[in-house]
Amino acid sequence: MGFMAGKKALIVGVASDRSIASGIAEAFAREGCELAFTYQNDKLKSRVAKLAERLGQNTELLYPCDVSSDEEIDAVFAHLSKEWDGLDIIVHSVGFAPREQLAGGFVESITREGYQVSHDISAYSLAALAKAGLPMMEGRDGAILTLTYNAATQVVPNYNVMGLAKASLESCMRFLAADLGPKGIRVNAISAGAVKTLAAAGIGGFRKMLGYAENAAPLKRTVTIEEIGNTAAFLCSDLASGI
Ligand code: NAD
Ligand code: 0WE
Repeated sequence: MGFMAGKKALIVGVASDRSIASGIAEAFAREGCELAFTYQNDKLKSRVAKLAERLGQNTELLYPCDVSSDEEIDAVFAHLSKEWDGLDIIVHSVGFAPREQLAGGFVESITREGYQVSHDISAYSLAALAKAGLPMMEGRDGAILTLTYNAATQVVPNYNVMGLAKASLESCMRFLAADLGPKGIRVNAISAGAVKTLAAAGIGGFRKMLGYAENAAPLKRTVTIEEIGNTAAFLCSDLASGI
């Protein structure tokens, strides 16, 4: 029996088989966790459906959710509460800034709109999901997990406004943890090193950055989505009940 047997998780942020959320879903399923998924838009629905099928999950539990829409977020939990009597885990693996924000100097690239969009999609969405999901999660010793990046606290060239959004996300994690801890819900973030996913594709100089990360890391390599998945499974399971 897996160490997540009997748990139910909602996974937000699968866009491809290389998504960090896919590695997390894979580890959760292996450990006996039941999964529901959201997808950002119709273009991505079939990919998420394929993953759910491959992992032996109920392919009915797939819901559209652009996290910039409160209506879509509310609809996810309205539908899910008809299928499940409760929810143990929410995985938030979402980040976005308009592409032009992620190139060039910070001052040169920053705009009010770029700031607003990146913070809305990458940081506020964690609070929004926690708020909307709370009624289903209460009374079950649950866990909420998000994905962050080191540029929240140290300057990384070209990451620009996403660094500010990750700093906000990390603070959001701490405020959620303080607020929901007394209700038995733990809130954590994994600060993953650079991984080649869709969100990294096409970012100028990303290959060079992977090389830099490999060289700087104690293991002399970057991590895989499978390794991030295993860390996530631990953090969202009762094995991490004190974290
Ligand atoms: P990815 O492109 O596979 O995943 C990003 C996800 O965000 C996609 O599923 C996309 O659909 C979703 N998304 C974007 N805008 C959305 C919106 N408006 N509504 C709903 N969903 C939306 O890339 P990934 O690397 O797996 O990224 C997942 C998380 O991991 C992000 O928070 C990212 O910042 C973080 N992260 C990535 C790396 C890396 O090097 N790849 C490193 C550390 C942290
Ligand atoms: O969080 C990320 C990627 C976030 C991301 C990626 C994109 C690409 C497509 C956010 N928004 C967008 N918008 C798009 O239009 N990472 C941690 C990976 C990443 O992205 C970088 C990095 C690293 C590492 C961008 C610049 C510098 C380093």
